[in-house]
Amino acid sequence: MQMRTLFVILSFAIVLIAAAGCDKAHQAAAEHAEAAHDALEGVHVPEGDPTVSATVDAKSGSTLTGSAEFYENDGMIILVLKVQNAPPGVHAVHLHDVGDCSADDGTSAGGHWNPTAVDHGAWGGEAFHLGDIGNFEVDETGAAEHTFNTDLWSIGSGDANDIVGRAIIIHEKQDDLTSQPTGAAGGRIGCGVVG
Ligand SMILES: [Cu+2]
Ligand SMILES: [Zn+2]
Repeated sequence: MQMRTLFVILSFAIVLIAAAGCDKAHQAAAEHAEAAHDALEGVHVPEGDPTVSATVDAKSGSTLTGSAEFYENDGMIILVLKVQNAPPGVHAVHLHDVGDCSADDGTSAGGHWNPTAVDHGAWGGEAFHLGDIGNFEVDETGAAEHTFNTDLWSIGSGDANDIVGRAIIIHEKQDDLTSQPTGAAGGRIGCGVVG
């Protein structure tokens, strides 16, 4: 082999090794930043600000506070729900039809968001409302972080599946995923307008 050919091959190898190392460093930093979310449910949460969000306020005399952030990534909508000062245990979370949290008991938000006019149910089951996010668990300290993702919603499209202008509702009890049309989840202890 000629010296010059060897030199070209060696230079190429060095560039490849450097590139691989750089990529690894980037990956490690990104993984670290998102470790909290990824560790929870394996959902990839994009970096940066959410596309839309909702501040969740206490309803029906609860002390709950929280936030719902909605990210758009590659046709998927990712929800990151965080609550504090909530009653420990399993609670239902839904998107309701009307982005109005003015009532003390949250009833101003209307019923479950159901643009396809089907029965209430478990997400991914035979029938379910587009607002039927499901249940999540609050720990003994009153906190929860819950992620959810779907390609059935859109943000700001103006289409029937647009979540902007809906309300996110946290319930007193868990959704039994069968009772019509609400899942028998009880009162509304948190409400936030998506926008
Ligand atoms: Cu609900
Ligand atoms: Zn429903």
